[in-house]
Amino acid sequence: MNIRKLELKDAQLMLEWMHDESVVEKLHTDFSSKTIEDCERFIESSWNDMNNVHLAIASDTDEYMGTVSLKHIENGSAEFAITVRAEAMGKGYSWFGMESIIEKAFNEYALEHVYWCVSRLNERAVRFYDKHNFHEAVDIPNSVKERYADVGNLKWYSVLKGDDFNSRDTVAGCKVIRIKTIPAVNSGELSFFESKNDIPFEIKRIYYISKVPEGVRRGFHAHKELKQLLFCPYGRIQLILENKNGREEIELSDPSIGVIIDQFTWREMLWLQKDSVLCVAASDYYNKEDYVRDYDYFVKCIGR
Ligand code: T46
Repeated sequence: MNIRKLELKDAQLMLEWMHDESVVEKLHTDFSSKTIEDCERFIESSWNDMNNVHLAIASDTDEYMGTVSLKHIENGSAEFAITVRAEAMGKGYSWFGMESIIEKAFNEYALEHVYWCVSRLNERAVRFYDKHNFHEAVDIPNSVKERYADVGNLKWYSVLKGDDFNSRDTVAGCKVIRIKTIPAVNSGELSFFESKNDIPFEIKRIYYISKVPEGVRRGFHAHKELKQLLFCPYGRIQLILENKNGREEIELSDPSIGVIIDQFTWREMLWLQKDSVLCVAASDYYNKEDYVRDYDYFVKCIGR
């Protein structure tokens, strides 16, 4: 997946979500009367707009999955907005789009502050922002709040340049750990963990996955008994986990971050960058009988 300039070919799928009640029911704006011409005009005007950035979130096959925006760019601040098609929900597109545009806001557009609001009745959105550790903002300027003067019951969020907005404690209830890491002056850092001392099981096997082209997905299975610590010592890999706690994703791009999967969990790994390496410390020897590769059976097992 990637974020890119909006293109005229995106208009049809943009119109699709605008008329999809399941997507728009809790949004502030009424899109019901929008036409394909409106979408095309919006896309064309996005190409030369200095105060607003609107980009497409696109799939690996370059299909439009939603729009992510930085609006009202002024005085080092911008308002974040995102809408994804129903088709894209629960597949990591929202988080990918959000994380990518916030990084762009701070690194490419040199902004200091990104804020947004959502109706408290939009439970899906509130859960999404809370789950990703964004905190409620109480210091939104009145000039910004005035834009929503006629909308009640809003929850405001904001993120400042330098905030560790990507830090998480869990992903689908699986623990995200900081692997002990010792930096050395001008010569990198060394990370380590010890069986049973730093991770909650004895390590019987280590394996790693390398030389994977960008955009390739692996995994698509759960383990019945096996416990594992997954980490990415080089590159960027999206890890998507699903279990009785729901379906969540996390980007592994920091050698000192690991995820412990010690419950019945479906996993998928998406290589966001060529040659990224996924390392795994496992609690047992390889046993093909421990794999559940049938997703329908997995879903039945977790009772969803
Ligand atoms: C997991 C994710 C994160 C072995 O013979 N020994 C081993 O220790 C492993 C891990 C695999 N294999 C064989 C089994 C297959 O013939 O290697 C082949 C590729 O394995 P698989 O298709 O399962 O690879 P991934 O990337 O889908 O999944 C792997 C692990 O298998 C799995 O336990 O949790 O990485």
